[in-house]
Amino acid sequence: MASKDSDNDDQAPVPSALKILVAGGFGAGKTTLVGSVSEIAPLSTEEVMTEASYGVDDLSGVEAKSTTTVALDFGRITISPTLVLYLFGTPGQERFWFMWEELSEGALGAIVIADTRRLETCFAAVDFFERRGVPFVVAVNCFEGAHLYEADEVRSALSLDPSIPVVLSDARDRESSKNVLLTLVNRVAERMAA
Ligand SMILES: Nc1nc2c(ncn2[C@@H]2O[C@H](COP(=O)(O)OP(=O)(O)O)[C@@H](O)[C@H]2O)c(=O)[nH]1
Ligand SMILES: [Mg+2]
Repeated sequence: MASKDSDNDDQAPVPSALKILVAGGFGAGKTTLVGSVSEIAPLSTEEVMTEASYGVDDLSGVEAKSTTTVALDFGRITISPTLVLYLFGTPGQERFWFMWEELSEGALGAIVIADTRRLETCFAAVDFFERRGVPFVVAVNCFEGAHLYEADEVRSALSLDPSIPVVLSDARDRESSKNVLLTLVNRVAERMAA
């Protein structure tokens, strides 16, 4: 049976675009994750920290970090001919919380990056997505020198529902970061089917 779309049959399908948020505490690896998977040069507003930001941003545990994301990171990754993800890194510092509501508008899913050296820095992000019913996965960023926890230990430390995926990852590694995104895409698909 001829459909109205039959003229378009030999054209490439138009991909759906999913907006994904990347959240987590300051220094957890948000900018690194967006940068490692993005196929466009990440638009990042990472800036050298000025003295004004010392004392305001909590630097304990990330003393080596001399830049900070002032507004947001943005990246894009094509998962398949029909699926493109747009990644929006959320600013980690508490003084930028006002931006979260707006950023989460239209977001289909989120990644919360957990830094096990400072797990409490991702509590607020977990809470934010839980309350709004935004599907999310937790990516445990494995930093050198940090004690290696099992996914289940992180799950219970964060009191996560057993259905929320927890993935051990390395934000610097493209495949690892892609794996986190695919886990999220599956989670979003599951939630939509439910
Ligand atoms: N060892 C290790 N270092 C990482 C990883 N992800 C990020 N880093 C480093 O941790 C620091 C903070 O990361 P960044 O992406 O800027 O954190 P953000 O504040 O969440 O954007 C940077 O120096 C990164 O190179 C990781 O998975 N493993
Ligand atoms: Mg950053």
